[in-house]
Amino acid sequence: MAQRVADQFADILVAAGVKRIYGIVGDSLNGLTDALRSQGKIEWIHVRHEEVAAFAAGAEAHLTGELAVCAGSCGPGNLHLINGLFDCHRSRVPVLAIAAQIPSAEIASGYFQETHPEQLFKECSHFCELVSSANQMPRTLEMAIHAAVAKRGVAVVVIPGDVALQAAAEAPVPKPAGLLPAQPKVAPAGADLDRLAALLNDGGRVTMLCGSGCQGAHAQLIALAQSLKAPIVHALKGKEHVEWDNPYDVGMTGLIGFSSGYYAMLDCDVLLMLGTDFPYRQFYPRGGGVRIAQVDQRGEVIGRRAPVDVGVVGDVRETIEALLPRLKEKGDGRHLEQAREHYRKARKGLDELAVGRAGKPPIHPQQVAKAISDHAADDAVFTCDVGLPTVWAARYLAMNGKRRLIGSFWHGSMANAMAQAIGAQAALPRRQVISLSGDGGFSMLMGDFLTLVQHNLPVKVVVFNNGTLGFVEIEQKSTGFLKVVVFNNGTLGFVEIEQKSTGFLDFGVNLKNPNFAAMAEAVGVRGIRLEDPGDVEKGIADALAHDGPVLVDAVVSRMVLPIPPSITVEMAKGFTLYMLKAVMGGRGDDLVDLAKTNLWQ
Ligand SMILES: Cc1ncc(C[n+]2csc(CCOP(=O)(O)OP(=O)(O)O)c2C)c(N)n1
Repeated sequence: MAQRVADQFADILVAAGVKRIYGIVGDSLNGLTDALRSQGKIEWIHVRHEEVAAFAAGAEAHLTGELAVCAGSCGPGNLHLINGLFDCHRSRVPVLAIAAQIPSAEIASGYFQETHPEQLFKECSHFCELVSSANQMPRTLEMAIHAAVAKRGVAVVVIPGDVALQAAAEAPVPKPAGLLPAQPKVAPAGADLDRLAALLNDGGRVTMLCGSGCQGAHAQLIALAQSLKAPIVHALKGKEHVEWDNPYDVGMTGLIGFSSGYYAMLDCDVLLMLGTDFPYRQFYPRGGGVRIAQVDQRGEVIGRRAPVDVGVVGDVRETIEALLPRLKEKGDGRHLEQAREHYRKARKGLDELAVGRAGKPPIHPQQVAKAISDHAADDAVFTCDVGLPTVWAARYLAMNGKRRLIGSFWHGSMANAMAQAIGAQAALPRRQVISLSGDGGFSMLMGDFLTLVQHNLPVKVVVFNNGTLGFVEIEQKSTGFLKVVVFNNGTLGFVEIEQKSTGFLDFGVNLKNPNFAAMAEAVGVRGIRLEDPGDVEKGIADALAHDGPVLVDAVVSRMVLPIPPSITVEMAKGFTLYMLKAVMGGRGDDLVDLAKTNLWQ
């Protein structure tokens, strides 16, 4: 059979090192899927929702650093990819999306399923082009691959089903060297380094803020912090690269961060930003004489979050290596010690929340997260849903340089975790992959739980079943302020939680959930339901040791307030939180949580 455009397409994908494509088949994709079938070199990962295909491809690209691919049929098929593609693009991972199109002769006629993917996907891609003829195809696909790989992000090839079936034009299969551009190393300019060194040498107390641009620069960061006697604060995307084996670590900043990270950034003379575009401007020092230096390989991000005194365009690793000989080692370690002491306290406060007593439900979600961290493999891959699971992941998953952590940390989409776990497990079949899922997030793309069975992917899904869209409920609560009034009536305490009318009242957050563990069993996946704190350790350990997919349905407390709320706890004279805890049992524990998690006071 003469080569079709679709066969040529498949050959180019193989030349680009593509091992699998996530997607759902459809009429307009038939040419391509038939070419994949007859070629037999690329696996088709059949998902149940195309959004999952895009998230899965993104996770594969995140973990391997290589091009990953997803596909959708014309109209709604590829439209379903869009949210996942936004996530991939904003997370800067190389993903090619194949968007099949209606028959070329029908374009613009208002045909069945007609959309214009080359317009729809513009905002979430570096490259987005329609292939109109056999002649055009090889180069268009090659340019799409160049763009995704070189610019780190999404490229979309839109191809009508009939064009895929045309006879291919003569063209040699490209060589990998011309298809997969290497990542450049960006060396900083000498004059910029001199300015940075002068600021750091003469500027007083330094705090470092580190992001995902610090990947591969762990040893250099430690050497720099040692020389500067600087505490290291990280943004969430920096966690997997920065936090471990790090005596300078003082935690994370941001809304879901630690008080120690927050204050170390404000209470310094120079803030040194390294490979981070941390977006929340309210967490940067404003005035107060703090000067800011920023190092990033992307010139366009320098100065866009906070006013910068010195900007250096360069890779973090290269920059630190060239900077160190220019620095005078600081002798005064008081700033570092103060930040570390604050961190020890914040950490202790968080660890104290990650406990539970047998026979005293509800389970604290923190306990589940810590148990996952304690029992997970040394090189586990974690994914966490947007919502509270991201908070628990940020605070309780211990990184070690081999473990990986993926979330929807820029795009902030719900339902990312299990979808990303599918891609992680498909790409790294021998690694333990654990999804920290919210009950809202899990049920949003729950159809793809079946993909674990269909593709025999041994993902461990832990659902934090709190019966609510928790993060939103908490945002609603903490926008106003929550007042906990404790009256001591001499015998038992009486507790009243009063939500001030200045805040939002809970609305639309309740989830009427099934028993997720029973549901898992019904589809052939091992299900473990946890309702008692005494069962958490064993339940998590059993789940992680199970040879196959598992769902842990962890029924956890709804009443947690992990972000800075305005809580006031008013108690009758002489009545302490510990007395409250003693008299109120489980409910009292929750209230103690509420008060103690107010780390910002
Ligand atoms: C697709 C999408 N829809 C809505 C939101 C807004 N949102 C952010 S977190 C959240 C609640 C998540 O609830 P759940 O998955 O149950 O996790 P929890 O916070 O309760 O642990 C919502 C609705 C979002 N980020 N993404």
